[in-house]
Amino acid sequence: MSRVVLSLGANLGDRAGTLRTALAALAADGEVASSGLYETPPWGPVEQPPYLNAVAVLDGNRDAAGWLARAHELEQAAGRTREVRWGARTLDVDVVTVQGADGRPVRSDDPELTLPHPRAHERAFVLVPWLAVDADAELPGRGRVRDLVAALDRAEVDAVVRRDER
Ligand code: PH2
Ligand code: MG
Ligand code: MG
Repeated sequence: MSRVVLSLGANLGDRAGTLRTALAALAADGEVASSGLYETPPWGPVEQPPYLNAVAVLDGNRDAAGWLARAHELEQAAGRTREVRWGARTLDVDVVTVQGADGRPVRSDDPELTLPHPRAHERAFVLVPWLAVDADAELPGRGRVRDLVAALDRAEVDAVVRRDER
């Protein structure tokens, strides 16, 4: 048994529909909690449309590689092709952190799956939805998510806006 935190993002096509489909599939996998959808400005060097982002926390009988495989399955189901790094995509599912049955965080230097996620601590589009589903969340090696959010640029945090459910 392990617990995983997944970050989902979409900025092409029917973003909300894609995320809802993926979140529904994950709910069947053993969801503990999932955030609503958040409108977020595109982060990074590539010019691209705004994202919708969400975070899901799940328990399941997978190891870290198994969660990554699940993430890729969901991306493929959303019609994703592998394209430019940090570029636009129909669905991106990233593994943020995995906690093993012993309660310890999985650490990995594998470039295909670095854990905990090496950039999550500075991304409001990951931290804000995560904090919304788990007020006591901790990013191993980086500290409490609420403190990480507090340390971010205020404008970046305010730009992550919960989208009404419809
Ligand atoms: N994902 C990226 C690059 N930039 N920006 C936002 N707002 N949300 C994302 O999920 C995102 C991004 C590459 O994975
Ligand atoms: Mg990503
Ligand atoms: Mg990814």
